[in-house]
Amino acid sequence: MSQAVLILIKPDGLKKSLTGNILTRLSETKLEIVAAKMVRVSKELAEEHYKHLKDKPFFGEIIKYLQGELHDRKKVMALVYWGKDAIKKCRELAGATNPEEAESTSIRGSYGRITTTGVYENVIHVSSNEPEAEREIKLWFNPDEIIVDLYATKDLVLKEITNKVWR
Ligand code: IDP
Ligand code: MG
Repeated sequence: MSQAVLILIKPDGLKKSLTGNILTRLSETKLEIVAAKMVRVSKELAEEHYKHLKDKPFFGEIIKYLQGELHDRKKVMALVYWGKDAIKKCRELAGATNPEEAESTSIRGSYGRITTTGVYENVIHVSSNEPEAEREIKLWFNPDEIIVDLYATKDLVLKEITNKVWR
């Protein structure tokens, strides 16, 4: 069954110039990229993204990590991949959460590490199941940034909203 999955190339992946390698690995899946952008991650976005982990002792550190504060790279690359068994295929390629336990040929096994403060720096995020993927994709993308219709939308007419446009 076709499904969508959110992928984030985290700040360590960008700092280590791994974007090309990671996208090449993900292309093995033959899935389609249906959205992609660079994002400057606010504290609010990071906390919402990881809200299921807010009681964990490492919560504060992973919020700083996703915001790029540990790598002096205040950005992540966000992508949506679409196709058959997208979540399973991408999570398999990513490998286990703990990069030391991840299979050595997986993305996290190849490029991840554990810092001295105990953060699992594992270079990419992959949604873990379909409800999480939907929640995360709606958090990171607006409907018009995705080239296929993934989820139901509605029209919202906004008045007196200031938008930045090219001049
Ligand atoms: P996932 O990214 O494999 O889905 P989650 O449990 O959702 O794993 O955790 C989110 C992120 O938090 C991980 O990717 C990793 O960077 C970090 N993390 C998870 N568990 C630990 C831990 O036990 N110690 C340190 N960092 C962790
Ligand atoms: Mg997760």
